[in-house]
Amino acid sequence: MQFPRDFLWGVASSAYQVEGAATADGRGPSVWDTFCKTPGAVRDGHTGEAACDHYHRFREDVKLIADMGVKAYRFSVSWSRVFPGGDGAINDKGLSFYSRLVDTLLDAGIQPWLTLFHWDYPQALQDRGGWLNASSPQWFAAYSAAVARALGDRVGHWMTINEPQIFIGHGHRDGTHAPGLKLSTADRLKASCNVLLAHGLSAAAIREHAPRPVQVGWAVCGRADYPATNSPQDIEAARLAFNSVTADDAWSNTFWADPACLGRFPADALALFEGSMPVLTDADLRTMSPPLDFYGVNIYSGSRWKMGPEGKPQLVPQRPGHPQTAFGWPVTPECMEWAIRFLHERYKLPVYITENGLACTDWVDLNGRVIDAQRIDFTRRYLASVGKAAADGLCKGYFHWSILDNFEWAEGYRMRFGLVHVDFDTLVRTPKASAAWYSKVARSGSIDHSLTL
Ligand code: IFM
Repeated sequence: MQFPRDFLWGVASSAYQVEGAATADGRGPSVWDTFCKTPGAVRDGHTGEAACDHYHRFREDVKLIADMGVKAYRFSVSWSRVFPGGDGAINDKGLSFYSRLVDTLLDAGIQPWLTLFHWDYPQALQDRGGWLNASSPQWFAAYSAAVARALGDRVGHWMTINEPQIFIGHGHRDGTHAPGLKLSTADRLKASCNVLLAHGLSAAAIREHAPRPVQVGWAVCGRADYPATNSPQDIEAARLAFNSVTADDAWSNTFWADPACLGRFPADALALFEGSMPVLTDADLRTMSPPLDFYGVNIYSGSRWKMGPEGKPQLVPQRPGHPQTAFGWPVTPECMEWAIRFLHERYKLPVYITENGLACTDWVDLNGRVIDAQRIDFTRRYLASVGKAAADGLCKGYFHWSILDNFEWAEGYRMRFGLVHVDFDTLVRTPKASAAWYSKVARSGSIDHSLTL
């Protein structure tokens, strides 16, 4: 399968997961530094303190990306490197790290795609209430403005927030991610609305403060529902599931994307959360919905649906023994095409897959190689599904998660998502077989390459 010529091939990472250097050059603590110190919070007591030491080894990592022939690198900025206290005085040393990273990428012919917030919220602001504080959207806007002023001359693609579903769902609802809160529904919705306001103010700040016109989007996740068959009834069942808010949780698509892209909350969410939603004005809804240039979505697996007898979507469970990743996530390539179609249909924006990949139990073999055949097969299947939507012009690029094995949040270093293996004792990088395969894909725009083992 050949992808369109201008399809963008990228790889992704995030600050806390790869940078390490937790106290270098004046960086302040984030909620993840604190969470990692909480006994029992992260598997085996792992922390992101050293991670992949990307902060000091970024030149080597950029070279790995360049050698792969990949044209874009999605990374995030650590808010508390730039503002150690979350707001107030800028830490020039912290900001200049990103300036060096961006220059190195550009010199290597790689587009920087910058995410402003990938979960590492400054601890100092958390101590002032975090996303529950009514000033939190302004704090994020001020930080966004500072980064846009400094890097907007060279960074052309910006994402405001990464996966609000997860940092609110796990971080503020079930307490399994930082900051480890288990808020009431009303408080969780208050925090969620502040995140949406922050996204809107951030997008406006980026456009206002970047010295040249830039593209602004976000990178969210959510549900990736797909039809069990290609019958119009099953497609409609999947669409209904994809676009509905049915549970008192944070995982839906439309609770987040309707206000951000359409300027209104979906009626089913308003009915479900009646009495718990904060009071919002029309001006708030306008703030939440700045024009976006693209819709970034992170997809790993989905659920399949058929139309039930009463015209309601019915979940079709996977058969026993269905393929799954090391994380236990089902392998469901079809979800890519359908998620892109449903998102494009509702929000009319070009879609980028800003993350996709899998955890495998990889190790360096006796010959010094990492033969991750499952990662190649998984990615080939998922890309074949993306390719169908790309052929219709709906999807413009794909970022593999991740360039490096890294700190996988509450799972610590156990889950390896990288195209490049990292030995966490020596920090030696070893490109896996999948890196060679993905390199062929990125260079040729075709996924028809056999496994090179
Ligand atoms: O590692 C995470 C990333 O930070 C956000 N999206 C999902 C990835 C895999 O769990």
